[in-house]
Amino acid sequence: MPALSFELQHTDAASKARAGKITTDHGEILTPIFMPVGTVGTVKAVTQQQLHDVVQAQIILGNTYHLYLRPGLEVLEAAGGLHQFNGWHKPILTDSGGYQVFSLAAQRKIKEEGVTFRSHIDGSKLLFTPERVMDIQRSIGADIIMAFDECPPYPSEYKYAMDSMHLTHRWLDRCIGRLADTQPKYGYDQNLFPIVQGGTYKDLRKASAEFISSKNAVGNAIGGLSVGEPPEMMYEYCAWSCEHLPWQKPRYLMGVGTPWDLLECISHGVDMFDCVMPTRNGRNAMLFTSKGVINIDNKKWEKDFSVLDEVLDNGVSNYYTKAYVRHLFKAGEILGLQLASMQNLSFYLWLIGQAREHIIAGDFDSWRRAMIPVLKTRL
Ligand code: PRF
Repeated sequence: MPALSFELQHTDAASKARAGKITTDHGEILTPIFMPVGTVGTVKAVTQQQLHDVVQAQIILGNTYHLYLRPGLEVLEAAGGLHQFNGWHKPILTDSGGYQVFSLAAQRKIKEEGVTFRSHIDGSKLLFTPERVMDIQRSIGADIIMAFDECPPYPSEYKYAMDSMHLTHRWLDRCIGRLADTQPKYGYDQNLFPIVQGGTYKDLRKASAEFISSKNAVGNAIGGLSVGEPPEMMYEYCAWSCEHLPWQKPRYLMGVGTPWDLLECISHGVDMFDCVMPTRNGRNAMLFTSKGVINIDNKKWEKDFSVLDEVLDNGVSNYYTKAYVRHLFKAGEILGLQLASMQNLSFYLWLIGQAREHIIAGDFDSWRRAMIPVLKTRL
């Protein structure tokens, strides 16, 4: 038995959507699932208890790049890994740093060996290689760990996307080799997900998905999308990537997206998502609700004493009023950021749970079509 298993429970007749169950050493994850982003080991402005009780998160994400810089491996190892350090005892996934190095670090140089860059915190010069990134993820101790990849920008020339994809594939083989030579540090298993790249070229995407599939990993990821291309293009390349990945393994679309992106990509066969949007946009006064999108800064809500979202039965969304949360934002109170983050994450988890229920009930595709215009409504 591999440490991580995936059971496909239901498949939709009218689309490629699936409902399933992932089992890890830290518990089960019902799919499709959204994973709140906890970059530095905290989902910003939300406690672990709130993630559990209010948001009902099943798995959270951390970032190798950030955790390596702060608090650093000495502290994480002394704590006994990230679960012990932050008190989240359900599954954790860590991204490999590939993407973060490309989006955050300065003076980045990509070579065969790895990537040299300067820390965005103190400017120190660092080198990430596939081997080093696997060692770091061993020290962090997430249940699901990501391969070290290069995410080419959009748009990229064909030659750049092709060379970059081949580099990502060679790095994948080095990641697999390093994991085979090392052991988990904390007594539970860790599972590598390789990442499909290939830019916005169908032949490259297909070649990448086939190469990645040949590694027979327990799950696979789709990278390099939602990096500036139009949404319709993202859906098309997501669908195309899914088609060339194994049906019976979980598929994770990295860094996506809006609520409607989630429903579209579930219909193409994606099982796992992560995105900073619910937390980041929440802290910028944008609330996602079951009736549409709210800018809580707007004067329109000054005397609106209806609750944030009566459909979400979590004690926050169906308790605090729009007028009160607007006041908190206007007054610069930190509770506003907390409530907005909880509203948005609860909504994402509710929406994806609804998607799962409709897949099981057999009416996912008609529900999705009806739901998307509601989700996009500006209230
Ligand atoms: N690779 C990795 N992490 C990512 C991405 C990627 O391509 C993306 C792209 N949407 C988000 N996060 N390793």
